[in-house]
Amino acid sequence: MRQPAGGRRRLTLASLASLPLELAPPVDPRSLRARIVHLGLGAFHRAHQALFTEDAVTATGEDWGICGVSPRSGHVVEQLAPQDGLYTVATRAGRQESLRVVGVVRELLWARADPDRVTARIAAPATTLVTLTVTEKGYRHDPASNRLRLEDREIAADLAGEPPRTVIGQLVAGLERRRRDTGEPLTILCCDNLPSNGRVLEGLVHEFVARREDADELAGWIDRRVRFPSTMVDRIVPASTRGDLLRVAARLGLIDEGVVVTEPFRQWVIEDDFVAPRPAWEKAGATLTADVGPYERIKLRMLNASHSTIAYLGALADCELVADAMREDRPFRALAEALMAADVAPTLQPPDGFDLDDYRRQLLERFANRALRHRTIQVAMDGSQKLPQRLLGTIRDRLAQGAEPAVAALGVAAWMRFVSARRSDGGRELEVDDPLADRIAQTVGGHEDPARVVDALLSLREVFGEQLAADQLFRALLVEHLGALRRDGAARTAARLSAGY
Ligand code: CS2
Repeated sequence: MRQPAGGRRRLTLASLASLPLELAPPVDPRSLRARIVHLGLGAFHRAHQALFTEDAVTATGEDWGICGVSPRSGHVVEQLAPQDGLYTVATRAGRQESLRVVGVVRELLWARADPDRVTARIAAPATTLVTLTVTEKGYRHDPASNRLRLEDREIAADLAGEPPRTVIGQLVAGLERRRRDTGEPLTILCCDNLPSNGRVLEGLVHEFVARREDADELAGWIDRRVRFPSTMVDRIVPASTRGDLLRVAARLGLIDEGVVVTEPFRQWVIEDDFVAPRPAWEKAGATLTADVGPYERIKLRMLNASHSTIAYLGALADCELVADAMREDRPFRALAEALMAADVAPTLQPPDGFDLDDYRRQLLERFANRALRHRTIQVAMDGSQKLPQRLLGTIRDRLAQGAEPAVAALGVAAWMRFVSARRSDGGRELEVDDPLADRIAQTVGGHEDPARVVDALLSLREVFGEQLAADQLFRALLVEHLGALRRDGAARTAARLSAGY
């Protein structure tokens, strides 16, 4: 591990006392115990659900702590274990930055090294909740059909009884032990950007269970004792940089390798369907509701769809950051506005009192926050797993309404240009980081001709499904846009299209 610079001490429970009171956790971390198991200890969780939990604990005096599990990489555990789970959240907007040390993560596990301890933690009587942020690809499902990829090598190994390596395998191992040990109920809360995320996760768990020997018994127990509420989560949390760590260390007077940087905005809407105790998240600003669906759909189709569209077009136009792409002298802000107003809004049924125009304006401001170094290439990652819920649902709905979803189709065409050309308009190499990267490269086969590239990529049925892939209007829009992106570049194509709105 890197040696702390400048002879400073590391952030730990012991060094906490040296912090000014306003930066220290509002509750004594030693008074909390791990009652939530969280799978996926990335920056997002640490800046979102962990804060809601700590704020709820501060409001109620309860003792909810988190056992943070890193499913794949040991990196976060290496960062946080020497710090007793403590880390700083830096909230930035304009020139303002406020810091807060968070103490709610009380235990750390690396699932690859220790799957059995994770199983035991999920089964433990103290645990009443499992929460997840493992990203879209972590579920090993086909986003077009929401079916588990049974041919996935690690899913197959988990089903064969190997120590679990996938999130679904790990969850089922925990559920099985819990059923045997105590039979106590458990709520499993999916916090990833998937539509009906609770239902999807429940379906994947059941598909996995159905292939086990004890299928009927375990499935029946899960139906009776386990709930999978859906949630909508929202906060922009880019990957931290070395510069962030140095800046925060200078202010804390302590080294923190686990700093997360985020925006002031945060939102959490949770389906109120729990079978076991939970923190009073509503006391921390979360919304508990009977139906998350409308919120989820608005967020995925407005925020995440424009985020991805800006990311692909911006990366092609050599914008390093989302905020660079949003500059007034660039056409992508107007394009995102056209996408949301013309294509997305007519597919939404906002809850009573929800002002979509205001929401749209707020999103554009959030994307333009220059204090966040959110790289276009980071948002561009895993496009094959993101496009279906972000853009394709809108496109399907607009086609069914007899409309021509030209702007949303440009988002998809920009992805196609990104994954097929692998170069920006200025000639910079673009890395395609995607679980389907090999299949994409193979099917595109180095071709550049727009019609050929469109047909090759539409053949990815796990992304596009059957019906949309066969839609002639959609195909024509893609071929036209891809031709324009190749000929004129992302900036001119976006400017021309948004001028018509
Ligand atoms: C982003 C999201 O990386 C991405 O794909 O679109 O992580 C986005 O920042 C969050 O969903 C905001 O809530």
